[in-house]
Amino acid sequence: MAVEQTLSIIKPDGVQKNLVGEIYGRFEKSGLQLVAARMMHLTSEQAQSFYAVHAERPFFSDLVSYMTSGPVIVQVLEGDDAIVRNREIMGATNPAEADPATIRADFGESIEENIVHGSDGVESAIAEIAFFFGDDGVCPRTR
Ligand code: IDP
Ligand code: MG
Repeated sequence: MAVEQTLSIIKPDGVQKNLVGEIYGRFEKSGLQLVAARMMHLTSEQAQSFYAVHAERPFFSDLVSYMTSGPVIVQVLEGDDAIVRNREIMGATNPAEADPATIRADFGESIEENIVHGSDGVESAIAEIAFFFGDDGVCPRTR
């Protein structure tokens, strides 16, 4: 096991449904530690840039509209195998296919409106953390 950091987003539907405490509780109960957090309303340019890897996908413009439809909460989670563990807590992209008791199974409406984002690998985690927290950095847990 390696201590990792991963980028998590509570998407506009998760904020709208007042799931912030519920989702943070799941992270904390699993042993993941919050080391950075911010609420923000993404611009279209920010959403397009963040999801640039999906620019050619048919759902890209809908995805940008969704991600800019309301505020999001962006956080960095730290812990052993944080990247995979966060993905396990989230569940599969399509809530209909997500394992029981995952965030997406419990609260996701559709393959698009699926409540949370999580980095999918070490390289994307580094890039996504830098995207949101490159200027400020994360806050080391000194206790
Ligand atoms: P992930 O969020 O589980 O990593 P990705 O394939 O990286 O899934 O897709 C990014 C986001 O784009 C998804 O979380 C979802 O909001 C949206 N999305 C993915 N596939 C579809 C689709 O087939 N139709 C509509 N939206 C999609
Ligand atoms: Mg992804």
